[in-house]
Amino acid sequence: MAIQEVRVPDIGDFKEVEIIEVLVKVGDSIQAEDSLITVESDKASMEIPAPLAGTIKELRVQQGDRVSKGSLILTVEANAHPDKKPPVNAHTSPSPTPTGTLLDPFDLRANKAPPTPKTSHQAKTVFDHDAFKKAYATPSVRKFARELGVDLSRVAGTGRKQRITQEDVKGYIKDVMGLGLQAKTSAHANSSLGIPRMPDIDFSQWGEVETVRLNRINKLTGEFLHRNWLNVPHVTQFDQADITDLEAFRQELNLDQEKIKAPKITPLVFIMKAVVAGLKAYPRFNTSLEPSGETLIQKKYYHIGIAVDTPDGLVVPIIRDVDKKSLLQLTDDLKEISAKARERRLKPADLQGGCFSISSLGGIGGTKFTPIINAPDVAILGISKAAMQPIWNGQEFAPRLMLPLSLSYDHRVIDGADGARFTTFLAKMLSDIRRLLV
Ligand code: CAO
Repeated sequence: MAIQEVRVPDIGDFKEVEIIEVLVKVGDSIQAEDSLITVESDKASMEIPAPLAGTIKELRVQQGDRVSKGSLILTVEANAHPDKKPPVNAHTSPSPTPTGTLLDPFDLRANKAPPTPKTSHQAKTVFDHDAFKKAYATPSVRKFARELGVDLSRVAGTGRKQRITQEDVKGYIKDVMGLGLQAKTSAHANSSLGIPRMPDIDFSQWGEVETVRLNRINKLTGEFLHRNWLNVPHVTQFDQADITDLEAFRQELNLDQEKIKAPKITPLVFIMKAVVAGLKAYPRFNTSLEPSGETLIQKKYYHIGIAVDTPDGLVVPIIRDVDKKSLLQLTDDLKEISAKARERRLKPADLQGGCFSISSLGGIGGTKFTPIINAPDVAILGISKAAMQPIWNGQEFAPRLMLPLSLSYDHRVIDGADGARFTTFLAKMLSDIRRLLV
């Protein structure tokens, strides 16, 4: 049987686009037009379909690879009676299907309008066709949703960049059936979870205004934070750590750093070390709750996300193996990832695989805040600016440098008592950093 090579077809101006999903594996039997891979550029994503029916012999790409027109995707042993004739040319190039956009969801209006769904569930649900078109999902997921009469605008995406996956659609159906939300959504015709939509307001009626489009990072971050805020029951525990001695030690270290023109050590690297000690002492903080809500994944590694403020918006790159690194190594890593973030050089891998995040506003100011959990983490630590305070030492008030801690945790996973134990533990570690050595 003839082995055919399947290559990336003409995908317009897109070059070196990333493969975000490989939808088939070796041995799969495929039909012509079945989706093989999904590629994504800054602006759009598209699925590359099979040009012929057959059996996949070899996969020549994997998720994360970058491809351009002509790149070899896989080889297929054509069926004896293919349902679509392969071209005479051994190199086969299918036509890609756009699946969505990352920059402007309104571009999706170009996609075909979904046919009117006919299922009984759909008959009872108010279907928002415009929002369905704008939802971020591949054609196969759209088809699946349409078949089941699920309005994609109501489904929260858990895939990469909040893409809606088939599992999300299934999960949504389970939720609707389990929680009886169907009745609520049909009654209100509102946004997901039945929350009333914000009204469209013409502010120009009250004075001069300017319309500013959100950039890609703002939009992605906004959706991600909104998803986490709605899905995770947050509690924030406040505390403060006496870092007077830590600060004296840091100043000493920085004199040496200055001599060798090395980067300044900030309180954040000590905090990262204290957090890892906390994760070891309270492993529940180093877990993720599976979407089913029935299982916890206990992580045995210590990768910490650091919120970095960039001119384009907030990003949270990960510093890996914090438990194995010295304060000086962490200082270098912190400098490197924050520079990469601000110069837009972060790769997807730099943003994945974290266990726990730290959001430090200590260099700016403020006394406390309630950070939003970077799910699937179950907790995040917010740091505000340390300030001198009179602290009672048993005999008198003494001036001490106090660091405010704001720990938000997922109350499904962590009890209030453990939340308070964790911040008390952090405060103890930071107040006497010799303990970090133990
Ligand atoms: N209290 C007092 N001073 C602090 C401090 C604290 N908690 N944290 C940092 N500082 C000081 C530093 O020591 C440094 O001063 P010196 O130069 O005199 O030593 C100065 O503030 C600036 O620090 P920095 O912010 O540049 O460095 P950092 O290591 O503390 O933080 C980074 C690095 C990348 C986390 C930070 O630059 C940043 O982007 N923070 C914003 C994060 C954010 O936006 N969070 C909100 C997300 S929404 O939940």
